[in-house]
Amino acid sequence: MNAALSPSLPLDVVPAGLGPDDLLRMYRGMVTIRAYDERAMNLQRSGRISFCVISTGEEATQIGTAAALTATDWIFPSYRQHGVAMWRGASLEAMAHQLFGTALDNIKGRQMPCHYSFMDLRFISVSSVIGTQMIQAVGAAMAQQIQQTQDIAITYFGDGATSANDFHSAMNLAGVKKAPVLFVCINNQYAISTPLSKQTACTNIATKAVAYGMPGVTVDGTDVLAIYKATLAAADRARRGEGPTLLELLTYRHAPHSSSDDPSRYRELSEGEPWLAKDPIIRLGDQLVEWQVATVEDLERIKAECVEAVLAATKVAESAPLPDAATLFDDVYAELPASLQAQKTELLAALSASGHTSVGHAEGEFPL
Ligand SMILES: Cc1ncc(C[n+]2csc(CCOP(=O)(O)OP(=O)(O)O)c2C)c(N)n1
Repeated sequence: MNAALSPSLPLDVVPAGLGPDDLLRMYRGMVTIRAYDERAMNLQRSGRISFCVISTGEEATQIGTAAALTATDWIFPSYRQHGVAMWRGASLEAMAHQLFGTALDNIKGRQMPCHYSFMDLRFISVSSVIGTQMIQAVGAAMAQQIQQTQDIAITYFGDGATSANDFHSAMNLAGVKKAPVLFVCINNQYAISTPLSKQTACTNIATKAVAYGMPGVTVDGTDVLAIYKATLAAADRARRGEGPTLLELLTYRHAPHSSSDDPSRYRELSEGEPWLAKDPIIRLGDQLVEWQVATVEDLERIKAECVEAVLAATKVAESAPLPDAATLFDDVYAELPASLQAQKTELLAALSASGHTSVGHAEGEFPL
């Protein structure tokens, strides 16, 4: 914190228990996500990684929820929650190794870029299949009930995912079992090209909670402090044994759905302009200056440090070796069956004939 300032935090806006250093950490967390996303898209556009999914405009949904959890709660993310992993402690280098699929990637380069998995952080593998994480989260939450821990599960999904069967199965079971799970719907108004109005006849997603016997709360998804407050209240409720909550965080997906998408084919660029005025990073930054937690110069310095840290991490990953081709056959069978042994021999012979020994992510674009 800037020692020259004397912060004064408005108690009606800043949740109890959060001090100036916490607010600065939240700000840095959101700025890091934005810097990382911009870098990922640049790397993809310049052909250095094969694919990316970014979360511009959704930074507060990640930091506000993550900051309200304990370090041992279980996280079942969708593909726009990399900031939650960062908050939990995933290093930028570890994340960059995943983007490039290097030999130092903790999941050995076997997943599409942006499909992180950090078992030691209880950040469970991102699945591209929409909705799967919700029922898994309920299972993990029920396991906590049985084992009588104080841990809860949190699962994230988009507005589009509420049309998947998994949403309804998960919400129903969690409601009946009073499972300690938070359902966090990031309502960013779109499921690729499908707008919310074509996704549901409800005016909001939180309404759907009523059918499953749990509270549903709509929160401004650009207000990190409001998100923190709502998540903490829902988490406390779950820990008290009172069951699940559906949180709907209202925001806007400013970027393309993924690097394979072109939003100009289905919406006007100007449509997102009203949301720009509610940018979550500018919003918290303005508050920090107003409350004398930081100066404008402090915020600029934080931004520069985040950009530098992201750049350094991606540089390291870009120059790291790719996984050895032989590792493709590891970790599935204790003893490799003869059929796979034959394929391994064939692959290694073909690679060696062409002068290669390693495997990287496929070139070209993924369809997600
Ligand atoms: C079961 C399934 N159906 C379809 C797809 C193709 N798909 C990938 S992302 C996506 C849209 C998801 O939208 P939403 O849930 O709102 O999340 P957002 O991308 O907006 O974060 C679709 C339909 C998929 N991956 N899995």
